[in-house]
Amino acid sequence: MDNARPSARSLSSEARLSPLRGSGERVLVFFLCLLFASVFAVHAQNGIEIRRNQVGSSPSQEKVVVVEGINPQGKIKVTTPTGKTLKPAAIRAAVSPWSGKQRYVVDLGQLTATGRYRISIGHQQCDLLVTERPYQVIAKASLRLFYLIRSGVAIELGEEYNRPVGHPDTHVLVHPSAATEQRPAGTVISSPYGWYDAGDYNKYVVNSAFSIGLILAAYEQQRDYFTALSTDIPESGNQTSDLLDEMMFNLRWLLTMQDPDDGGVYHKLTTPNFEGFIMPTACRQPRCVVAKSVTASLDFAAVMADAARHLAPYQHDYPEFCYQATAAAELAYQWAKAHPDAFYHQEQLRDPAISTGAYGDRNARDEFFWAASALYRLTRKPYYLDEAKQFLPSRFSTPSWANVAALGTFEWLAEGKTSELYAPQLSQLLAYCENAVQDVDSSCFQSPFGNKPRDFGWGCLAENCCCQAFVLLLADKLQGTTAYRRYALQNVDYLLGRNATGYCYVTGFGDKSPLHPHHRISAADTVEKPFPGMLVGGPNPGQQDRIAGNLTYPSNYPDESYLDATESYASNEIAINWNASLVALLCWLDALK
Ligand code: 9MR
Repeated sequence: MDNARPSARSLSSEARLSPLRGSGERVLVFFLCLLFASVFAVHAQNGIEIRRNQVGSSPSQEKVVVVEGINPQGKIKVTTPTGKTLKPAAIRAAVSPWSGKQRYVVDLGQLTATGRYRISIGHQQCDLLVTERPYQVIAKASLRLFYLIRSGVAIELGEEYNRPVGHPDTHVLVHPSAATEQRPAGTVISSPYGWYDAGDYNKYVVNSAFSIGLILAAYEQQRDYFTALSTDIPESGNQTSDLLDEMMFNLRWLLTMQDPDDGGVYHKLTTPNFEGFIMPTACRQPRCVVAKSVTASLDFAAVMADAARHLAPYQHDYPEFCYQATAAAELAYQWAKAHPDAFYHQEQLRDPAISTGAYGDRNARDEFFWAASALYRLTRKPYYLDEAKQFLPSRFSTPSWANVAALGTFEWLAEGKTSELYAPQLSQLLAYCENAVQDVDSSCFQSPFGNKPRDFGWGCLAENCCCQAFVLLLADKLQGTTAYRRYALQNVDYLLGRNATGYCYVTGFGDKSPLHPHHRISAADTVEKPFPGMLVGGPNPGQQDRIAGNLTYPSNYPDESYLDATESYASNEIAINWNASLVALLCWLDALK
């Protein structure tokens, strides 16, 4: 992707080729410099930023922009698609708690007619699109991304992103940490397909299962929408929905990650070290499965149980799967019960040592809760209900790969009012929602997300911003209300540009979106643009990549600590769990129409 950056090298060589000789040229350059200086001065003096959702809003959605660098009172103008000029409905000031920047939250009023509105303050202007289904295209792209990152198959429907088969994973070694009598170290197993996890090429059970689990939770709430959604994938012609087909592509791989002899599930399939920024076909490191873990086994059990339930009507396309997945899920749960302390300790692995993503987690209560809940729903065995009750969460928190309790909560909420866990789980969820929207009216960007330092961190745009919005939509649906939708949409506005950096954080959308995500294929292929529809991790004041990558972040403020550079894995990587939350949120919104 280097060629997408303004190249300092080419500028300096041009300068060398055109030395200034005559005095006429000098005069010309002098005037040119003056011109540039004056243009630059207007810009610097201006310093005005209008931050807004760069993708679009629906007619009923509130229309808010945030202005920085000037008090827009009396200066901001809205021109409607038919050329009328309007004044905003209200303006309030807000100061960033971190940078002290003065901002103005401008309520543009009810712009319900569709079309392109022009917002201007002096010479500074931007457009706001109002359209009936603003998230239709981006929602589909967020799901289609999973096709583009399939491993072990040629990508043939990706247009400019087509590529030959990489990582067939038919020759995968059993690492000493995973060795058993039946499968000693060095045993070769086949473990093909599945999605690449993120910017890297490894396949991790915890994160894979979580991603599918979250998407299936959304599927269960918006089944008709997802059933009709076509993403133009090789399976589009079969009788199963494209969403379930895409999940199956990863589920088939997941099945191979279970040790058939004891039911335990390998934590991940990985190379010893991360590969360089090369295409899949150029990768040469050996691939291996490592230690079985309690968290991987439980996440596997949960997602297999869910998948067995949802795929039951589609056995024609996937014969045997439901039966296989049910047996695999129960076996994995038994293994976890017998090995409750089998946490993944990457630092203990030798021959070879492993340095790739750990997905380490030293608490499996939430995984037990999700798995037991999912298995109860599939099998109706009272044992799993008792198990779920033993691992009830004490409060609701948004779902993440490390804390999957919310996925258990979603199971009971989908199960319905007749289940005894429905009411207590709903009240936890509602308490969370009430709290989440508390600060919106004094916030800098008129959104529930982004007002506390802990909102920001590795993967925050997914785990905190998208998942929070998803939960708000769910709360509405369960209660038959629409009150929380407004807040969910505010997080979408934040994600798509109304924020402290002015980035629309989904690749390929908006007028300022990441061009250099930490994503190996996007960086190594010959296409200048990154894959479309990828959500980046986002502002992360932890800056864990700063020293190793020798990076200079533009800011240390929590909400501005973001760097659109390939090297920035802590703020600019992409990942399946993050895109899963984008799918869950945007598809839901598109389903509401
Ligand atoms: O999403 C993960 C984040 O919560 C952790 O803080 C981080 C460091 O352990 O790892 C993230 O997951 C990465 C994984 O380990 C390897 N593939 C890329 C993932 C996204 O950065």
